[in-house]
Amino acid sequence: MSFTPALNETLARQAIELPSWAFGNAGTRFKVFSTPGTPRTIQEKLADAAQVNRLTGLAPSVALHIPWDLVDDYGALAAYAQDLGVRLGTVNSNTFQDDDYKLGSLTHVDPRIRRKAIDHHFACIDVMDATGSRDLKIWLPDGTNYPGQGDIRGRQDRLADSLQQIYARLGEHQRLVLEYKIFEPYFYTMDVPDWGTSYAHVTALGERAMVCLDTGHHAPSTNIEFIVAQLLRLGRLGSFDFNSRFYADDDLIVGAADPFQLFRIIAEVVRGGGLEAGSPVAFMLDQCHNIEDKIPGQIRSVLNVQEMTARALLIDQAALRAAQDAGDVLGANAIYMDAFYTDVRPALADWREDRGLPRDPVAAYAASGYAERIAADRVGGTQAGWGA
Ligand code: LRH
Ligand code: MN
Ligand code: MN
Repeated sequence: MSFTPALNETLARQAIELPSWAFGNAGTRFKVFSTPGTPRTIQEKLADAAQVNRLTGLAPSVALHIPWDLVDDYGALAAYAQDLGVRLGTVNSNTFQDDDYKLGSLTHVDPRIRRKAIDHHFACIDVMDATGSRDLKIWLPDGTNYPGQGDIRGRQDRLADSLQQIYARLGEHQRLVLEYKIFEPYFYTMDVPDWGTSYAHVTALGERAMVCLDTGHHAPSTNIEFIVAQLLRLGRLGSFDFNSRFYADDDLIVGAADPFQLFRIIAEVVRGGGLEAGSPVAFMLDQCHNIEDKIPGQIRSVLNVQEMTARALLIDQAALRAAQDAGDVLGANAIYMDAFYTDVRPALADWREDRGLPRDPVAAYAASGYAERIAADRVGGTQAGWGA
């Protein structure tokens, strides 16, 4: 099979942002394994991310996490990234590794701590101003562990006020994306546990506030594609954090656990116009590679997103609509499944070859000698982030 020119064009537009932290050592609360060649600095993380982009043509930007990726001069860092052929993207705040935030950050009852958390977001906006980043992504660890521990309602009110202050500080081309998560690090309530809570807050803020959907942040068996359809319908799907999970927030390689779910999600993105030119939907990865090598892990992930995108674009929309309208239950399902079962890998290899990219980016990486080079060069030092 081969792709139509329109499909080729949509694929050419696809950009998937990589998280700087995917290149650092990660693990579970039991053990963080280290990999030879792990980046010691944000500059080295950017160099690794640039390899993924060079071999796939899919990953032109890198998300930062503050303070993991702290530097003195973000303008210089942006120029450094540009020299490597990538750009600095979303800026992620971090209020989950500071003792002050044990009982909350943007929701805290103590005005001093809440001020400190708001000021941290102001500092993130300063970074965005220097890097030219569009999006401030807020994922809050805030929540409670025991019934009665905190006033659920009061926490929402303080959160709304904090978000208002942060939103007011954004430039006119900048956006706030609010990520939700059902549980963890707290186990009774989270202050932004679901898309409805995120939606309620972002709509109160204004047009440039959107929801971020992390595919690992729902209860098992949640119909995520339904949420995608609804948020697109409401015009508030700002971004994805893609990863896959078998149990909780596993942060595994995208499409590894359930490729069909990834297909269904992207099919709704296509249906809702999320892949059209000028779409507000940003595709990002949010992953941790605990045991596998990080660079090939990221390559595999972006390729999996691309593969499911190509399959979703193969759905015969006109035939599907006709079958749906005619009440042809099995016929409609068969049209949908035909696209899912189509093996697009050879056509994607051709697509890459046409663009001067390797037909098999994973094999090209293995043959490039890059892994051996960084293992020899990057000795000593400590890394920031999960493994720190
Ligand atoms: C929280 C989360 C959020 C963080 C990232 C490191 O679980 O998904 O996006 O910023 O992990
Ligand atoms: Mn996330
Ligand atoms: Mn997560």
